[in-house]
Amino acid sequence: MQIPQLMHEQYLEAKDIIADSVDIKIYSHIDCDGICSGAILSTTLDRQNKKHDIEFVNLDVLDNIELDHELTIFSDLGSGQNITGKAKPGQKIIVLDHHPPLRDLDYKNDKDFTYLEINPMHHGIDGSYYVCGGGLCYFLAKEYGYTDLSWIGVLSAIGDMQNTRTGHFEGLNEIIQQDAIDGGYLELTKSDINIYGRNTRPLFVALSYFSDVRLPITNNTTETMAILEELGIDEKHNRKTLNQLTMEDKGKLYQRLVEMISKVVPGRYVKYIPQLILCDSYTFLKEDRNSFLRDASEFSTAMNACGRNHEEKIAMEVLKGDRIVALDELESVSLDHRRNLAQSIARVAEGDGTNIIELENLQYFDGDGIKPEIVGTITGMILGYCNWKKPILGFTQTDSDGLKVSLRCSRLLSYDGIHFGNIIRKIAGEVGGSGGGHAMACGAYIPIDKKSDFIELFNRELDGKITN
Ligand SMILES: [Mn+2]
Repeated sequence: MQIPQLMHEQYLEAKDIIADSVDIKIYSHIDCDGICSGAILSTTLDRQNKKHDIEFVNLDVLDNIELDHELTIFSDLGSGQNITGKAKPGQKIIVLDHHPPLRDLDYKNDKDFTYLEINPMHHGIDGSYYVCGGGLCYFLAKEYGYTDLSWIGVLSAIGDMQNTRTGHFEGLNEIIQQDAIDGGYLELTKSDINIYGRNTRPLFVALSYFSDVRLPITNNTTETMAILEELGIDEKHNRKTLNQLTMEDKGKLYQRLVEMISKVVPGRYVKYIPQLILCDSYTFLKEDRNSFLRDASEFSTAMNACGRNHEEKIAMEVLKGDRIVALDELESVSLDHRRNLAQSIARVAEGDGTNIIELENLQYFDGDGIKPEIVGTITGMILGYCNWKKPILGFTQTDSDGLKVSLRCSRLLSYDGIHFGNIIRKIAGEVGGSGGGHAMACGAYIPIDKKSDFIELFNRELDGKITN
């Protein structure tokens, strides 16, 4: 895939607008994609000697936002929000977003302010799989020749889960990936074993987090160690990481995982097993060998940890190259974050198990006291403690007296064709809330008194879709 001609012209126009502006503000989203977008834009403007402010915000901040600068750039957000309501004559707006746009390409005509929106959806390109916010910002940087920022574009796409459908990058993401490989920033390992923490976690620990299907090894490090010893891959005192295994050892491990999963999944899922175990892996070659920044998914988790704890600037400084002060801060944010997660998980999953309530087609827990920012992460980790054949929903209260709901499920359910993002949007709408997201990771905000209605409607909606 190439950048469509019209989109390329938009990038040239963006360059002109930037060249003519001295007073610039960037708004970007608080997740990994948004932070990467901000870092790419900020680096680009720095190199152009353009002074700018940057702020990382939640979507709800944007509706009817006051614009106080000559040029306001929105990245990884803006397309779906009413950001132009208070635009004053002569002001300039650039939007680089991959979410469904409210405004069409002709919107810019007949306005007394300048409006340029670069959105792949305007060009027939699906923003869920082919390019995300960081990628769109990278293509702007590339117009200035800054292909050294390509690896940040790759990181943004990992963070945005752009590769979840096929296990690899497609469309415009492939161009970014190739730029990063050509520049010597990225190594791509095809069909690697897909386990989180390939550089930093001992394999017997990393394996125990397998949760798409409940296996004997799930949350059981004694069992993972026994299997690794039996396969002759690792012994207790070695604590090898996945990256230290030979190809042959990886092959043995793959075989054993296939056997284990085959035993517990119904026949129709067997064809998906390789997808469950294998995925392209991404190594950032400029990072230290033992650093958690070397693996793209670990790096993206650290970015998200910052977002969830309102420390986006620390994350951005690391991306912009500060590997001394900001990296220390990043490590401490990540550590606090993990501690926080572990405490919440212990509260929900451990003990007598009555905290997880199982209905016919779904299961849920009350995460009272869990911060809304991390309830999604917690819900994903709780999946390993419950019935993988049903989705798990976590509830927690927000500051504004509503409820946040997060849903996670085994990838097998999404391979099966269930799109929970669409279902949660519908059900949340029916109770006066709003929601959406990915097929297997999504969420909603609903009124607090509608919780039982929501659960009941959701459970009923899944009749016939979930196999018990
Ligand atoms: Mn995004």
